[in-house]
Amino acid sequence: MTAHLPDGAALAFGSATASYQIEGATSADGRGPSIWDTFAARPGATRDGKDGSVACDSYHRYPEDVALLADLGVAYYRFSLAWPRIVPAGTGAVEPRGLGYYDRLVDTLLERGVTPTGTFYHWDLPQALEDRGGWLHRDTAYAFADYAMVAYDRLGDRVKVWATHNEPWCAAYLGYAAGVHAPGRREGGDAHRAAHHLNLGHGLAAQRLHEAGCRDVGIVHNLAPIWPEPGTPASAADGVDAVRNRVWLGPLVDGAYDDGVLRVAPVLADPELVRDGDLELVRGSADWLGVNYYTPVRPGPVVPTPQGEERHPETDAYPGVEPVTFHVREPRTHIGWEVEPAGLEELLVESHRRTGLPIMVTENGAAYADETVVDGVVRDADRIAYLDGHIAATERARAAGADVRAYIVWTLLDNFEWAEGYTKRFGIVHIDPATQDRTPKASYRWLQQRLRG
Ligand code: IFM
Repeated sequence: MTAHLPDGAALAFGSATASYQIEGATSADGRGPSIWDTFAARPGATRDGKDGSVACDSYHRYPEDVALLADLGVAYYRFSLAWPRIVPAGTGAVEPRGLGYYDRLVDTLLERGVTPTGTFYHWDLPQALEDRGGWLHRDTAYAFADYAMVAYDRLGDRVKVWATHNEPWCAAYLGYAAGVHAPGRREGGDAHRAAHHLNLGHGLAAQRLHEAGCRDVGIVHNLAPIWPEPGTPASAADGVDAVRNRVWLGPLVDGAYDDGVLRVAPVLADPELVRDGDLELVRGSADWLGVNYYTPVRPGPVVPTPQGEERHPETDAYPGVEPVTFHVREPRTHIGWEVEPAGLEELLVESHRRTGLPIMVTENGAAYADETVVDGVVRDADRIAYLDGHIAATERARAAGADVRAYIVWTLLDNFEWAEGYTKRFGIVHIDPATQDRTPKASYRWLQQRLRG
């Protein structure tokens, strides 16, 4: 039995952020460079040419952000820790000022009655580790577990619910195959090595966290319902499912990469990569599963055009899978993602069936183009409808027997949306980048009312 997760009697609510997306202060207090500092500095890497050096300046303004969470009335705040603040070179010396920041954040949350849940890795890998191969290199998994224990030793007396990784699919395949996220490498099938090392890093950290007495170790995946369009070859749909979902859940649940995974990722059969004991370490290593959901994935057949075969760049994020197209139906959010709450319901029911684990919806939310504050108000009715529909879908999944404990809104603040820079706003609180003024949007007020009952 797990001890500190929400008990599930009623759906618990929270809001989430991530270190590089909100903290700013990237050279303060001994923080080392991360792969996102390096990548965002490349011309063309982010849509607006911007980076996370200022972001929401939450490193300094966290008391304001905690006050926003407390006033909202959520029980949980899901935040991530910046590895390069705590172990600036990735391994070796620990930076006390970095740990001090999270100490203050956690204490402030607890004073205001908000329960903190920490994520050790939300993509800001220390650059020094990338210089030695990053997630393609096995040593990174061991360095990750060491860093996680440094953070846990300092905060584990107050933070009880932990996730190792956030969305390792993005870290492995957007980072090392498609090259659209840091470190911006296009290594094709070698990106599966990164996936294995992320799995291994989770397993190593989970083992040590459990030994240290942590009873609520989870991992957060952006699993997706795969809904093939008519005419999609079965092997292509299976390949997409393998790379998006099964490369993660197979080791976690069965201690194995299944045959369909090995078909698209033959490198995972290499005993030099997947060593004796690796998969056994990962099997059963999570006490809970975090599911991040935004939209379904609809692979479709490749259609010949006069210019040649239609090719979707997203295919690059599924190395080893035969060419497919990716389809997006209406309505869509500002980032172009289809709105389909039924996908969340299906995903939660299926994820619970597959893993048997308690689940938290660790992210769900929507980008809309609400740049302007008019008379102190941001009218984001689209976001309210999105959240309402997905909370209802979560409740339907619970009613169907899925053990879903919490729904955590992505995100508290408009922030650095990775390759999209600041052009896509997911926050329920508006940020004015010039002044850093925080203005709760109508969606924040709506959720506040709902939580006050
Ligand atoms: O902003 C991201 C977050 O960092 C990870 N999950 C998806 C969000 C929206 O793209």
